[in-house]
Amino acid sequence: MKKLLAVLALLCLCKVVEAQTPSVQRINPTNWWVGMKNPALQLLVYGKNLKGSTVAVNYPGVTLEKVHTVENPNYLFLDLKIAPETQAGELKLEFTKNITIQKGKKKSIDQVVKITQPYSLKVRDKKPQVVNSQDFIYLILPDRFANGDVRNDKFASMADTAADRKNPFLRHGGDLQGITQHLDYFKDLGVTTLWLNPVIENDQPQTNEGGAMRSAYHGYGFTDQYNVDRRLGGNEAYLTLVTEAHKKGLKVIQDAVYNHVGINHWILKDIPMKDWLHQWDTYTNTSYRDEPVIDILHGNKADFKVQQNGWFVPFLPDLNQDNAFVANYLIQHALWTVEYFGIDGWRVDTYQYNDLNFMNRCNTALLEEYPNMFITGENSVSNIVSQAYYTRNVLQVPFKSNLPSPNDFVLYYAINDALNQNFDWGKGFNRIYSTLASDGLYENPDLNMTFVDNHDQDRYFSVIGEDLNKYKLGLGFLLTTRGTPHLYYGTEVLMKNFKNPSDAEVRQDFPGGWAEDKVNKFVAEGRTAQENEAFTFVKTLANYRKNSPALQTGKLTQYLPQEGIYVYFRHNATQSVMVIMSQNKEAKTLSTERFAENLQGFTTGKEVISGKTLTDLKQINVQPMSIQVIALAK
Ligand SMILES: [Ca+2]
Ligand SMILES: [Ca+2]
Repeated sequence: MKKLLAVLALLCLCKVVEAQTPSVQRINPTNWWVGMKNPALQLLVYGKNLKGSTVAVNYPGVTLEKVHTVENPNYLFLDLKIAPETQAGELKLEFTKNITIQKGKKKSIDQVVKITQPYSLKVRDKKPQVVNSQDFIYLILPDRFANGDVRNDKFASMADTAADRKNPFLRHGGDLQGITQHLDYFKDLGVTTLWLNPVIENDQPQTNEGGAMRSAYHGYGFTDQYNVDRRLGGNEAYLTLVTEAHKKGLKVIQDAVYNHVGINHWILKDIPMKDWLHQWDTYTNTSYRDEPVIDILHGNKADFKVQQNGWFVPFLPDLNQDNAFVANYLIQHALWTVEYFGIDGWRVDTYQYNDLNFMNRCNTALLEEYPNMFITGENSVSNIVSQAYYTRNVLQVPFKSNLPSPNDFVLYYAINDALNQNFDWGKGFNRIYSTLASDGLYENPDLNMTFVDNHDQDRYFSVIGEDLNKYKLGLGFLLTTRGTPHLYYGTEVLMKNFKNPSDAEVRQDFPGGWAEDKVNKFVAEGRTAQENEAFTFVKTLANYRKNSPALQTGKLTQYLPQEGIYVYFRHNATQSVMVIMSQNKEAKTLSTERFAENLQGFTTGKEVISGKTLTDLKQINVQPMSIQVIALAK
């Protein structure tokens, strides 16, 4: 009996000690750098029973400004200041806590617990490059492009243990090594920059959507910002990809998600404070509408709140960016990513659902460290004023966005309409012409990221009825009009499908990306004649564009489309390119008098795609459903 009591007493004591003893399990950011323009750094420290600890930092140049305790005693937030002259090295964070252990009713023992945690301050050694309208971007869904390492396809220790190429909703095993293995393919195609759908860990369980179990293979539900998903190869494989891409003159854009995280995010398992997320008494979804935010005259607070704070879907909880700790956490992660991996640009997911003041702060923080960094935001809107509102613009509105670039959905819809409508008043090419006629709303429309399809849209070749002439019109336009164009993987080899029955249909594996694939469309021999014609078309124009200052940065002058023909010029002091697009069913002869202000001084031209020389610029033969890109000469 005495023994039993002694054991029980010891167990109780252990519990008391355990309930008070501090420990540190994670520090985010996982490291930092000396020589950042902003000397402030806020560390999120997570462990057990950290509340009540005193913290000390003893490192030349580093000052601990403030220790924040929050609702959850397992967190501390430390405000550090890193002076400009601070040397790189390993500083030590010392946590000291007095704990009192009761021994019987009257007796207690005071004990001091000390934890020393190393924290690394590194030298900045990455040099991110500028992405702009001189580039041609290639969008890749990493799980669906190429499998470079079959050993990382699945892990028994992760929340979703499946990988099955036969199931469109599950992971297929594509990874970063697979992308690294195809860098020469991108170079050959004329691509200068890769944009990958998110690579950050998505340790999410499968979710039931529309009656089918689905994996988070798309990557939009982060569960730990500081780890690239192991199934893509982890941080090491991403670092290798960025480094090898840079060696070949290719740049990398990262897909950022600030609006939400995955419901399995490690922080949500022991949340620092209730308002880390936007909490609702009953589940509330965002309305997915942009109008409540841009409606500055007639809008109301209730619709605004649902749009902003409603959750994107039940398994992607909405982050409260108004909470300063959340905001710091997200902004510092963005900076950490550029410094750690050396990425060159950002594409921000679901831009309009973020707190726009937070987004301005986040963009400013990035641009202060990396001036001219390409930051492009996704707003799936069809209204040009709305698209401009979320971008740097000339509108007289109370909120001024500092986002340099929108994903140009407005032009995307116009291209689709233009190619699928007959030429008429307000239809066909008129849709493109009038969309571009409103470009004066943007501060710099050259930065608008233009496209004909992406991972959320029907595949371009299907949208245009698998018509190769239309294909050339749309992609020829994309590569010669203003903007910073991107291609969706596989569009160059005519991958097709509608999002029917689901978006998995437009996210199929690139043929040849898996060792067992019978067809390899990465090489000409594996492609059909029609696919090679499409590939060569994109390759010819993209490579021409690489060395064409007019197409990259020249002024765009467009003429009112007439009789099914749309003519525009890209021009600067050194080069002029004339583009003639026809959506007529019959051939025509185009008299060029009305383009005199752009043709003056030029007598001949070379058509870039065919290589043919035009000796008469006064009358130009225009084939049905065709595009000519003519480099003008004197
Ligand atoms: Ca793999
Ligand atoms: Ca939100």
